[in-house]
Amino acid sequence: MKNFNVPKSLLSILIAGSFSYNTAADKINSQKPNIIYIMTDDHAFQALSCYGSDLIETPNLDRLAKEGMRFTQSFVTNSICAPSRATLLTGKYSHKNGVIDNATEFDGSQMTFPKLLQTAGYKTAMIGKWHLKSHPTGFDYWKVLPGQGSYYNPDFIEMGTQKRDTGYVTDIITNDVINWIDQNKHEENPFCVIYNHKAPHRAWWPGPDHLNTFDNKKFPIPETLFDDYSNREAAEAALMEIDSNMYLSSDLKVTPENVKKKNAYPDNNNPDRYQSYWNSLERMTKKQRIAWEEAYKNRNQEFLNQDVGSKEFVKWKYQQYMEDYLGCIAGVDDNIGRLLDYLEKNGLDENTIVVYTSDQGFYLGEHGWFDKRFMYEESLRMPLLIKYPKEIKAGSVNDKIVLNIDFAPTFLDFAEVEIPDQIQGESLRPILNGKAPANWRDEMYYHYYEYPGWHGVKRHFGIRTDRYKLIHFYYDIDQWEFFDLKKDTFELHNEIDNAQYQVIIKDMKERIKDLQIKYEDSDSLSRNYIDQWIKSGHTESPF
Ligand code: SGN
Ligand code: CA
Repeated sequence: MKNFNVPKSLLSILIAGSFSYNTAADKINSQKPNIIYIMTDDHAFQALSCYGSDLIETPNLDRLAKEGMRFTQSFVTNSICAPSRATLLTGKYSHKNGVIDNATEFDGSQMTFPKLLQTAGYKTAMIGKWHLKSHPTGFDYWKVLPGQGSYYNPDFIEMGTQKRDTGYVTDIITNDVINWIDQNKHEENPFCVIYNHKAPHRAWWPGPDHLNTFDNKKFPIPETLFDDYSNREAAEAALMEIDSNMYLSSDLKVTPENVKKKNAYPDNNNPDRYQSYWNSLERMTKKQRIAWEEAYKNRNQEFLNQDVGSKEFVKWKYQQYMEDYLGCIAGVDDNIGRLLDYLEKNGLDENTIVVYTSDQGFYLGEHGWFDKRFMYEESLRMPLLIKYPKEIKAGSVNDKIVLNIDFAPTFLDFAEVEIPDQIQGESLRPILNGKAPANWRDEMYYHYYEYPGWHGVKRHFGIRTDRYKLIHFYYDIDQWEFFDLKKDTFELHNEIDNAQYQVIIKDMKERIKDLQIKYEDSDSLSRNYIDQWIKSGHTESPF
């Protein structure tokens, strides 16, 4: 009994202490899920084994699909980097958040989901590629790459201060994410971290672990590698061909000396590319550089035996492109495995939502291309995997049309934060719970603006349903394209004048107008932007 002889004053301190430690709000917060949003840069759905890839095995990304939900129709609303990121943060189309292209600075004073989560008691962090020009807002911690960032020994801006880290970018970003989670996992508050990779962005420089991973693999040649672009003027005008726009030096790592020996295009017309190759190499430590040069010796030998300008040469370029691009993805896959292991070992896997996606899709030789931007399938579709054992059935696959405007409302919904009216997307939570609303959207609206600009992809907007796609290219062109995706999966046959489709086309033109009203967009908005630019005395392109 004497153990109970505790002074009254101390008892009341203990009781008060335990109450203040366990307030109702803290209890609710500790039950709210943590959120890890992983976004790579330019990762095509064609390059994940859980999407049936014949190019690569991605065992760790596949783990997310096995333990969560895989989406087959996840689309970006403007297929380019900065706009995709601004849409993620705001849940709004580009014309509403202001970032219509890579040249525009994000206005960080606007509403974003990380700010709303922060207000609701979440600890928030932004680590990796940011690309929105202004400094991040709404994060307790941020460490981002300046601009596009570098693959080897990259510079970072950490809470406003720039410094260089040694190592490979994918490994460094993952280390930083794991360290930040480790420091915040015991907090009363749930956490939300945006974990954005640079990989596998051009110029596809693989890390030290994957310099030779794909050397002996022969990749299947895409059926449309030699597309003739018939009836598709905008496709014909684009400058993103493996043949004539992919550089041998900066993109494919043939030394400038060797390129010069064969006077090979396109590098011979653009010596800046040699400099950009040297710049990347010069960032390396001696050890990294020795390993790099050793790894690319064979390719350089092979190059010297090529018949530059032949069809066979285009196929050879494609093989080298795939080796490097997939080498970057193998590094991403390893690192995501590391993060998933960390979460399991620390008991964080049950109460954490893990999302994997890319800022848009990418061409892996389809239509003869690399890059993105077009509303065609390869760049419109994003891989999307979401795992959250408490609410998502393992191994499920969903074919609803979901968009990148849906991420912000989804996270707010899971955090039980009210979704502001200005958000244009819908929460995916019911779909993830297996209870998709009967009236879920059956069409999507798209709008791309960055023209004149890199790769010469003309401005366009359009609509896609389960089966059909209608696109309008405008600005210095006025052309409509219509595809029946069921009959023409590769989008090679523009059926805009086919009598058989006229009723559907007319209906879809109406539906585009309805969508423009719904999202408060129109093509004249972007024309005004250019007009104002020119009126204010500029003569050059704003991009
Ligand atoms: C760079 C690339 C382009 C790419 C843009 C935008 N050229 O300019 O190929 O389209 O980035 O990419 S490079 O030779 O400098 O790599 S985005 O992902 O940021 O939108
Ligand atoms: Ca991108």
